[in-house]
Amino acid sequence: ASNSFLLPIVDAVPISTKHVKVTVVGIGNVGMACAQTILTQELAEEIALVDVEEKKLKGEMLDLQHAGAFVPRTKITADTDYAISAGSDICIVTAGARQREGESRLSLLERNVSIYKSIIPRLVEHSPNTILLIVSNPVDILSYLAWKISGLPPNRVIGSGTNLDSSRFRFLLAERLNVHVQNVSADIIGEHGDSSVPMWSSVTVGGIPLNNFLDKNINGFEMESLRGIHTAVVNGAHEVISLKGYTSWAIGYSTANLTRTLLKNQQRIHPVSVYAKGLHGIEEDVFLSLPVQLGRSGVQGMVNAPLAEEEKNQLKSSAQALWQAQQGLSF
Ligand code: 6V0
Repeated sequence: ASNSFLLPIVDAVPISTKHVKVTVVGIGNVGMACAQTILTQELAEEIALVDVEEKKLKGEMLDLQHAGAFVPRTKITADTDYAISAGSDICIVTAGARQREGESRLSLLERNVSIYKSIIPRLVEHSPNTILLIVSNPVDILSYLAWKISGLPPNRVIGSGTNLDSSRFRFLLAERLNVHVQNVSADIIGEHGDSSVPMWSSVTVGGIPLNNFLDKNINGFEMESLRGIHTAVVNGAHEVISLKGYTSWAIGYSTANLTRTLLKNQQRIHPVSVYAKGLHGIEEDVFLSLPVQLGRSGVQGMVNAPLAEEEKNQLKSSAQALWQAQQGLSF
């Protein structure tokens, strides 16, 4: 009609284009850091937010929408009803209960199990082809649980795992050696938490294996003090929480980093939490972080990493610790 802002083009034939959609469940500090990082990095045409807090959902949605003039064009939607998540390519789950004062880790886990039982089936119902990216803690156990509850193939359930721990590790090594963090290649695998395993045998700086520097007694490369860097990584989250009350930016960027690799089919290798039974001598039915190749269909390949004997043993202990913690969970 002549009073429309845009006039129709005669005989236009639309072509179908892919509408990339990401859902974030749980809009606390972590969920919103994930959503805003994904938004500013232009990774999706639509970001849907889901939570149980109706008012907060609307507030966060409006606040992001009001940034529309400054960010890539992205539809922002929000609802307590999972229908809003329909057709998502990736669903990121950050929902979780907060630890009550004096509450045990196991009791927190049980509460998160019941939250996951209500979330996961509804996500899969509305997005049967989705990839689930699990962030809530304990992330390895909740990834296992999400896999079990969802009925999805294991390559489409991924926990953010030690992708974040590895970034902390690289940052601290780079600080120590006064080099750019991207010159340091260093991964942490295993549990995201106390029993995580630094892969010292494959650390490189400027492309040169760490062992070469150790053999030559180069300053800054003393193994004893390097081990302290892993301890600092393990304590990293506690330190940030004790200072600002929660962690958000680093996990937000880590999640956006994984989302980019998955959605853009980059085939990049990341240490993330995956179904690990049968790999590196792990016999338990657990999820833990290993270096894997990610792409548009999720986990596309497992890196056949040659681990040092000590690393293999630590990884097995990590698997046993997770298996122990999983015992007694009802789902
Ligand atoms: P938060 O700020 O308390 O937010 C949690 C959100 O979950 C709140 O908005 C709740 O309303 C929501 N929620 C609770 N129950 C449900 C439900 N049934 N359905 C939908 N939403 C619900 O916590 P924060 O954002 O700080 O942390 C979220 C989770 O991320 C926690 O489990 C953290 O431990 C975990 N993290 C994981 C990291 C990782 O590396 N994997 C890193 C940092 C935090």
